[in-house]
Amino acid sequence: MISRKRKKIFIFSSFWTAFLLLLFAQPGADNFPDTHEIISFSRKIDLKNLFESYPLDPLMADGDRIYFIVERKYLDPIHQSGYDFRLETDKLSLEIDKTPKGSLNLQGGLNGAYHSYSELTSALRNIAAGYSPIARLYIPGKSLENRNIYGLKISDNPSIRENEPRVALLGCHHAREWISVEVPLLIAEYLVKNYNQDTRIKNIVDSAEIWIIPSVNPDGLDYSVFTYRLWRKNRRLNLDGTYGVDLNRNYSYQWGYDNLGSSPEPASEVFRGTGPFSEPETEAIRNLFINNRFSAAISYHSYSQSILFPWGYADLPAEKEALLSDLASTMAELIFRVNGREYEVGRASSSLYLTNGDFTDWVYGFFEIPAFTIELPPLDLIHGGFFNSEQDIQQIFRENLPAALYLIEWVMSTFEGGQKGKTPWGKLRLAKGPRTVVKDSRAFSKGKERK
Ligand code: 0X9
Ligand code: CA
Ligand code: ZN
Repeated sequence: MISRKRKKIFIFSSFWTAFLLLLFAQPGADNFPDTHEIISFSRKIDLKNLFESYPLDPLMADGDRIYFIVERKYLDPIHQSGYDFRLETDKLSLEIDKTPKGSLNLQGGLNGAYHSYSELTSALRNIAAGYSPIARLYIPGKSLENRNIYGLKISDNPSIRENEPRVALLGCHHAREWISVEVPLLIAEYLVKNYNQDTRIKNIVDSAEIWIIPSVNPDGLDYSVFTYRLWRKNRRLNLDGTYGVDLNRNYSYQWGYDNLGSSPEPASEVFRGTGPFSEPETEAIRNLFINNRFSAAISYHSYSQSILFPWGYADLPAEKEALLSDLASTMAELIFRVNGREYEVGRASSSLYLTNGDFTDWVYGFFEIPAFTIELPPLDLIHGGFFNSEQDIQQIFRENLPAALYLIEWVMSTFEGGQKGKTPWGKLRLAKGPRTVVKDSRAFSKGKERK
């Protein structure tokens, strides 16, 4: 397919090893629980079987070894199943001790220009208050820890449901992907600030409804800001005492289709939850989508610079793949023109890796509308992984703005109106075909490990 096979593969110098481990195991902090160990395997072993059998959290690869975080109780079973591994926790802690204290402290609320939940709350309230004729703040639901899931609606007459096409821009399904909060938030600010001086923006805001949901996972976001930078999931206390459900595995379309695209193990970084929509955060998004007929959606993530479209649960073409692919390619082209950064376009399952229960499969599968995952920069871990510098925020927003505007305008141009029975696809309406089920387990053997 596409040549850049660098995704989610961890190629590390020892500098990066030390860097990452510092983040994972800050001395004195509780970040690396003593219930867990770091183990490594030879890269030659079959990852697929390992992943299927044990909740392993991929940490990195270094040379010919691949490293995982695993709960200590799994060490014996893994050994008894015949897997040869090395215990690396101590060796790697030594690396950490050698590193001067405080040199890389990215935790403890040092989120700089990025938004924590309370900072996001103020920013959204300010927009809604400052631009009330075209912006209104809704709360389609609350998180487990009772934080608001915000939906900022930008449109003329924002307190009325008008017969207008709707587009949703979501961020922060995953707590540590801070840049994914900033991009939709900055798009919102751009729309309201330019409404009066830019006829293109005025036309968009008057004709459509743009819903901005910068943080689907506010509990996780604050946990990542204040406690553990690399937190991914929400903050559900699971039955076995571990924390977190991967919200991007908790939607109902093909939920739990297999154990490659998501995990039944609560300790896993891709735990799918006890059932579809078991989490209040995904339920909030579900309510938002059921109460408002959307015509397209983008879910921002990081990192790897790609624009992905369904299907994610299996390596199958979506019925409207040609159209999805055209839209994604145009978005990638528009992005490229801004800063010259290349975003890879492709089917989520084959370009990245398998997932099931993700947001975009659900949106496309149930509402029959285009849905994209945009993985924001950087390209890879060597370029910073989840840690975009503050100075990059503006550029990343700037390059993503034309793509978002293009999708909104495409929706405006195909929208037929809101009478019951008419879909936002207009003439492009999807026919409901039979669902072919093809098991595909190639994602991991291709070397496409999860981040
Ligand atoms: O795994 C995810 O949920 C997304 N990637 S991330 O690194 N941000 O966690 C990708 C979701 C897109 N769907 C598929 N790749 N199937
Ligand atoms: Ca309106
Ligand atoms: Zn993500």
